[in-house]
Amino acid sequence: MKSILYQCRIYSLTLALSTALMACQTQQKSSETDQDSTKALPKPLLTDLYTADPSAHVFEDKIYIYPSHDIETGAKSDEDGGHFGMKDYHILSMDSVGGTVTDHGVALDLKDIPWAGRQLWAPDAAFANGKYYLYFPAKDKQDIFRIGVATSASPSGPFRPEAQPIEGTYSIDPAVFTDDDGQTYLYFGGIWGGQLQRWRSGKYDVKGTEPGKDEAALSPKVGRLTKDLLKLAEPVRDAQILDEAGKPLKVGDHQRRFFEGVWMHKYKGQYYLSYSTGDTHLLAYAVSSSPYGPFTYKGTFMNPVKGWTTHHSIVEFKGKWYLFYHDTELSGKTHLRNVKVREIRHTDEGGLEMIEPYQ
Ligand code: FUB
Repeated sequence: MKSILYQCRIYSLTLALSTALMACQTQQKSSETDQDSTKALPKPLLTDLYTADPSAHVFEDKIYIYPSHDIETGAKSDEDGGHFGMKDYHILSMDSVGGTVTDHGVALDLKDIPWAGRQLWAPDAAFANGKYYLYFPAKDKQDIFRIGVATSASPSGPFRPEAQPIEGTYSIDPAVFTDDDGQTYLYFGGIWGGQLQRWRSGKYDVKGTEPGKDEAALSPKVGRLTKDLLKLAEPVRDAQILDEAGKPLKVGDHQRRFFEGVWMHKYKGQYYLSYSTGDTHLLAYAVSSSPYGPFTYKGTFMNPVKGWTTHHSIVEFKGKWYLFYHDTELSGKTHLRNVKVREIRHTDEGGLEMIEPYQ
């Protein structure tokens, strides 16, 4: 009897142990499942190169990405963005979202741009006249940001820069948009380190500041390009962003006002101007029936990512819309960023669906 009791105890113990083991195994499995669901979150497209500010376009049936190439220069972080000391551009491509990403190597080097002094920041690209055009901001030899253009027979470069920056341009973050009628527009601008506040009078003023907090916020600039896409066909004007009541967003409205990183896409006949709010780290958008605006503020579509900067592009590929953006997942450092992509949807009401970057 005693031994039966003993065997029973052993059996119960074994049962308890194996139940515990099973529970433990189940937990491991579900944490694997958790990990699997984390895997569904976008991963950096490249891990052996820091890339940021991705401008994506569909050329020759592939997605081409024109990013900044972040590097460590040892420069101290300052309000002018001196720690973003990029020296060249690499172009990336992929046949499909989720497919292999190809790094095409150096497409343009700072040392080959006759007018440029330092800091190759966020570029963009266009195709026309059988050529590819790369638009890029750089500080000139006087340390003033200008926008330059370079051309190539291939979307991946190498690109040959023009001898001078595009006349009438300044500040940073060019974005080029070709409308259905073939007209191409250049948008650009960025406040603070992007120097837009230094151009308020139309001339460069190193001491230039933003207007007061209750005044109209600075706008990104827009101008139509000439047919050869090498020059502005007209002086640039404000791409104004208004609130629902038709009043310009104010300088103090940091949650909504334009900071940098403008992008243009067209959807169902409407022009979507999207941008970063900078110090509040949001991606926001405004809509108009004209590429010049004025644009009516509609809302935000992505909450802050890891890192101080947020910069994106939106592109349609094979019937779906994609958001290209960056964060600092790989480095944890603001100036060493990595590019990511995820799908973005337009709502039935013509809005952009809100994205939580880590959900
Ligand atoms: O990459 C340098 C600057 O950081 C870009 O020009 C801005 O848009 C911000 O992303």
